[in-house]
Amino acid sequence: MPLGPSDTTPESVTASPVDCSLQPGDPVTREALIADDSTLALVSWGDTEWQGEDPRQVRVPLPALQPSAPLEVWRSSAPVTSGREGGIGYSRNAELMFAHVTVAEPDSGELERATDLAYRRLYGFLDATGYRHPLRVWNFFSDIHIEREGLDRYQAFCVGRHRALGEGIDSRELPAATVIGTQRPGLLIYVLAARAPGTQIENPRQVSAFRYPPDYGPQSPSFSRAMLRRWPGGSHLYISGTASIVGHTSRHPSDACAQLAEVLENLNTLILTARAEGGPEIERVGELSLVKVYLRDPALFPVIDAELPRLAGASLPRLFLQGDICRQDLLLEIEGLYTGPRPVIV
Ligand code: 3EB
Repeated sequence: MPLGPSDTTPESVTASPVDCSLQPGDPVTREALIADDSTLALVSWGDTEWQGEDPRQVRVPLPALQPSAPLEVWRSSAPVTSGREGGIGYSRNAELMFAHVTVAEPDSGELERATDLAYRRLYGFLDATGYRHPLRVWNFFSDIHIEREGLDRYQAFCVGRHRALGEGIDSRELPAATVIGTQRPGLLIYVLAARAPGTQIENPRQVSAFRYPPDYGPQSPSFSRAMLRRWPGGSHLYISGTASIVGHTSRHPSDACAQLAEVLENLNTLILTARAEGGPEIERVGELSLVKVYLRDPALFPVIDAELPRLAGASLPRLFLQGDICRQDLLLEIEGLYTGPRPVIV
């Protein structure tokens, strides 16, 4: 299996506490990663086989569109401690906590309450353990466009999340985030949180989501476009799910290729904005550690699978997943992260 930078860096003040990569999803690799006590988290995809036994494992109920879907692997520079507590699975090292929670939804009209509950549990756990600064949060729930009493479920989610975070939260503390609609009931949230805060990065091409006008729902979405964290070993950049939105308006409603180009423009802008604030010494999407591409319609896979490497570079590690994007007119969304230079494969 390819080695990440932490395998060759001895434990020292120059190390980054974690790196993230895509690794082959075959059972042999998976077992080896589970047996390795420096594996902080192992995220896999698909409609089968819900949660694994090991608290470091998360199963996201979205179909992968690639023939053999890789695993998202978070590797710690030191052995991790893991466990379960009050419905939360977690693992941590000295700097970072990975945690996840799944909340059943007995009634689909109760997503606001389920979200509020899940966030209070998660943030309560992070506060109690001293990892008070969520850098990156992923959220998954079903029927994202279903409406009830004038609100769709994404809007209800935003209300519940905001209520749990509290009126007093400083918008600069909001984590980078992804929200994607699944085909399976239940709300799943996983988070990477740190003991010390990161730096918010917003996109000058986009209105900050937490300042969206009320056209998109009664509660603006509580997330940052990206979070930057400087570690002794180098800067990490955690980029939110990024769509074809300029200002606060969706662009290129039924044109997936034009949406892709707009998304890449947004991602490149975020990378350059972060760099100007002490972020990673990279200039474009193709240099990220990995991207995850969410497609509303699996029929779009062949064209986006061909276009992305053409526009961003063939060596960019990428994972394609099928999922619903928050707004009906958005066909795709891309998130990315940078945790250090990719190992050179010879
Ligand atoms: C957008 O930019 C697209 O509510 O946490 C992307 C990433 C989106 C995160 C969230 C929403 C969220 O508004 C939707």
